[in-house]
Amino acid sequence: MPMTNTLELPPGESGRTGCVTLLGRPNTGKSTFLNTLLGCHLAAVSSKPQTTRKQLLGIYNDADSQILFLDTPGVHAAKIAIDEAMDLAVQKGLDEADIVICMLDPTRPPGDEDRMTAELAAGCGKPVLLLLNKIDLASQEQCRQHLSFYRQFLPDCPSFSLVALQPESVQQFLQQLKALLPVGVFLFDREDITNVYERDIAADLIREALLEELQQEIPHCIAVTVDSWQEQQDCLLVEATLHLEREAHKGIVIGQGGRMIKKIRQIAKAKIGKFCQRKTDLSLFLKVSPNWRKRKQFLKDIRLLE
Ligand SMILES: Nc1nc2c(ncn2[C@@H]2O[C@H](COP(=O)(O)OP(=O)(O)OP(=O)(O)O)[C@@H](O)[C@H]2O)c(=O)[nH]1
Ligand SMILES: [Mg+2]
Repeated sequence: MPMTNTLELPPGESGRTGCVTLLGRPNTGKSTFLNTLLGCHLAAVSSKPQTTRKQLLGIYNDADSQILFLDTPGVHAAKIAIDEAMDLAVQKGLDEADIVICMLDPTRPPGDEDRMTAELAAGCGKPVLLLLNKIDLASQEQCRQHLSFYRQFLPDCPSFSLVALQPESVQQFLQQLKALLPVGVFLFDREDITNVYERDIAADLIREALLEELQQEIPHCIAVTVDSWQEQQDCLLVEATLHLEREAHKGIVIGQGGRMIKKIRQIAKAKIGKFCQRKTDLSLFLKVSPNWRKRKQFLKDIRLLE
């Protein structure tokens, strides 16, 4: 990223800028933070871990800054091909970062995933900020315990705290973050909020609906692809496939008398319509793609792996 003196730069197209990567174990609130700061539901969020599967760029613009935030999958132990793909997305996010925000969730005691996160942050060679999230839920003792755990690996990093669900709290932190960024030329138009296609955001919003409605591991066993995206005069027509790992999952996803799939379709349709600000119709198809999470070629086909 080119960094120069503001005096030589065109007004309105330069200011505080840089790439800030969001790192953390699953469920710490990275995607929530991204959505709140953009004022738009760009990233899928859920109460279940491993919601984010790939890197997502969110571009924050204001009068004197353009900050490129990279949301990444939660750091967790790699077991199968999809975990490795998520690991690679985290590593790529760290490689691209000017600053790394290491997001902490003090509501659960620090564990192996925190150790892995802290080691990754400590080894990445980039400036790291520790950001305690969910302080609306955590006690002071929980916050202290969490910070001292991370400080074993990152003794000198500045620390901040916020409530990622609250816009004022996120804004306060942003002002402090901006002061740490260099001055440079903006790389994106001021109106851009991401470089990701709407249809890819839509696929993740369908996944978000699956995570909300289906129990336990089932949503983690489903991949979503958007196969058709047609802009009609008065309506956006979207067709998507839910790739299930096993035949046995079909009944669960369809539900009694088709009630579950109907509900998922309604919820996902509303989410896509809201994001795209257009009347939307959504068709969902089910397909069994056996053990897709273990198959690298399938992960490449659906662009979870490069
Ligand atoms: N009370 C409270 N809940 C929060 C806060 N931030 C996030 N959450 C909740 O925490 C859960 C996880 O949020 P996500 O944003 O999906 O977490 P993530 O770090 O992106 O998770 P992965 O994508 O799995 O790595 C959701 O239920 C959010 O609503 C917060 O500041 N306060
Ligand atoms: Mg996420």
